[in-house]
Formats: sequence, structure tokens, C-alpha cells
Amino acid sequence: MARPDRFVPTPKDKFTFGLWTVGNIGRDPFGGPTRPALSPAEVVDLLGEVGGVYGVNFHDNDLIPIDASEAQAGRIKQEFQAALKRTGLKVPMATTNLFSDPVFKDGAFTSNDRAVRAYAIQKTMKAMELGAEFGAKVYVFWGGREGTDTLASKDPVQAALWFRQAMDFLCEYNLDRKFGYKFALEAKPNEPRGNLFFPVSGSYLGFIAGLKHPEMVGLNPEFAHETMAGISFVQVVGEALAAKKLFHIDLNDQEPGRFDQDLRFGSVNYKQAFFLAKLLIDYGYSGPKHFDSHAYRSSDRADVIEFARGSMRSWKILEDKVAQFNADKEIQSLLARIVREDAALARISGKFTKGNAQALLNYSFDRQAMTDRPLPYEKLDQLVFDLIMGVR
Ligand code: GCO
Ligand code: MN
Ligand code: MN
Repeated sequence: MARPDRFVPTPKDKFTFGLWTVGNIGRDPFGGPTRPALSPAEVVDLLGEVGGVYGVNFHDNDLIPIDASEAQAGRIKQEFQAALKRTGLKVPMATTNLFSDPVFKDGAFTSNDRAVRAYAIQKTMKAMELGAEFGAKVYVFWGGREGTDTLASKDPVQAALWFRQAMDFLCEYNLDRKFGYKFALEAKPNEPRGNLFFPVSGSYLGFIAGLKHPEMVGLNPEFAHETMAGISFVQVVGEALAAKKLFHIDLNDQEPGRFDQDLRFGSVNYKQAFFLAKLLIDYGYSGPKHFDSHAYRSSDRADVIEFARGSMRSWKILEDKVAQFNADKEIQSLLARIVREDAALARISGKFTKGNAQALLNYSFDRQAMTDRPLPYEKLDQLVFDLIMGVR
């Protein structure tokens, strides 16, 4: 009997896609669509065909076009709901499109125009209602147009304060309407604007601390965005976990120094992808794993399905590799030798008391002995390479 393929996903894996991801029509700044547009219900059916997907996420206007009438909106929602029922897909996350409409040409919450800022808040309030209708519990904020093309145009201090005002308003609204959302802020260094505010996840970690409801707000870090900024995504996610702020995650891939590519997860940076999987597994991340990516422009519908299946398959394979890493005696004994503890030093340097401070001041360190301790990282790193490449 053939063994079941252990890399086939199930909804328990909590893999999600956005309507805009598998629904991407292959348009770029240099050329028009290469794939036909799908209705929201058709995207859900496509994900049903992919198999093993947990959920589908949307921007307000992925579901309901910005100019739709009440009647149109009602019909779309009904069709979408029916598709969710047929496929068993959930809607764990929702978000607002605050970047496509020309009104947001100079930003939304950070537009120089009070009317645009107020409209952005209103649009988000309505979109929160829409997400809640479909059961979403995470609400993502990606400030697509929040930024500048010329530094002459905007006061960055003022912009940060405007952004904070909008967040505080929407946190209160969330409480008032009892939506129960957790907000997840998504940073990006540039694109579509030359400079985006809050360019990296760390900017948001600092920002959150100054909010009226910091407990409600966390991060939605994206693999490609931190990679565009030349930062290790694994370290960013580690810091989010340490701060208990990993509320959601956008998985994809990216070559540094390029435009925003939104490549299939695992297609470029195998090592970052491996250590990311290890981090999320080791620390028991249980939220959705959202693929914010799209198939190559050259792909047709059948290849879009392969793209979606491949995204999940790569994660499942990496899970397997992580289990192998964690069970590998040689790797684990190396790690055990590398990480050193010292009970006496842990006591006097772990927590400040006047006594501990004095004991630490009095302690005499052997710098040479500390320097001489071996750190066989070359050996460790090669073992990781062998393991990922499947020869171990
Ligand atoms: C991008 C962003 C978006 C957001 C999405 C949800 O670079 O275009 O990653 O895809 O994730 O708007 O907030
Ligand atoms: Mn992105
Ligand atoms: Mn994203």
C-alpha cells in the first residue's frame, strides 16, 4: 500500500490565502492582465480545488467594489457565503483597501487632508463591520500609501501622530462595537510610495507602546517586506514573538534589492524559510499562516493552483526538516555545547538587587578563558546545509 503523502496540508495547518493573492490577474506596471478576473466566490472555489486550505482573507473592496450598490453588495455577499459553505473555508482575517482608490494618492490616515484622513477612518469602520460579518478575528493594517515621494511634502512627526490618532479611534470603535478584533500592523519600507512610514516591523513595535490600547495591537510581519529592507525576517519574527506581538504573519518570498516580488513561499530563501518554520514551531505559533503572494505572471489557472499547493507543501516539508533538526543528535549536542550556563552568574546578573550588583562588581572574569571557548558554527552551519539539501 502506498504511504500517504505527509506533505499534503489539512485545514488544521491553518494555511490561508487572500482573495487578492490567488485572484491576482498578473498585471504589473509594464503590462496588462495575463489571467481573467475571478469573482470572490470563484476564488473560494479555486481554493477549494487546491485542497487543505483553512481560510480566505479579504480587503473590503476585494469583496465589494468601492462603487457597488446595496443590492450588488448583498448579492456578492450571498454568493461568497455560499462558496464558503461549499468549501468549508473560514475568514480569519480582514483588512481595508486604503491604497487603490485615487482619493488615497497622498495617504489615508496620514494624508495631509483632514477630509481624506476622516474618510479613511470611516472606510475602515465599515470594513471592520464587513469582516466581522464573516467572522474575522484579526484585522490587518497595511499602510499602502502612508508615506511620501518627496520629503518636502509631509511632516513625519505629524504623520506619526495622525496615525496614532486613527489607531486609538479604531481601537475604541472595536471595543464599542464588541468586534473582538486583534489589530495586526504590517510594515513595508517602500512601494508603492518612495518612502513608507513605519518602514519595518520594529517601527511598529515602538509605535504600539504609545497607543491607548497597546494590548489590542500587534504585528503582521511579511517575509518579503523585511527582506526588501535587507533585514533577516527570522530575527524580526523572533522579536515579535519575544514581545508577544505576533498576531498574524504574511508568508511569501523575495530577492533582496528587487521590486516587491511577492514570490511563492520557499521559492528563494531556503535557509530563512527553514529557520522561520523552526521558530514558529518551536514557539508554538498557532495563528493563521497567510500566503501573501501570487503566481508568476506567466502562470495560467492550473499553474496558480500549483502555486497555492506548492506554498503549503513547502511549509509541510520544512516542518519535517525542523523535526529532523530537533531530533538530530549531532546538531543537538553541538547546540548544547554552544549555549553555556553558569548558576552563580545567573543568580548575580539575572536580576538587579543592591547585593547582586555588588557581587557582580566584585566578580573576577577570566577573559582569556571566555575567549578561548570554541564556537563551532562552521560545522553547525554545514550540518544545516546537509539537512536542508536532504543528504543528511
Ligand atoms: C503589499 C502588502 C499587501 C497587504 C495587504 C493586506 O505589499 O501589497 O503586502 O498585500 O498585506 O494589503 O493588508
Ligand atoms: Mn507585500
Ligand atoms: Mn502583506
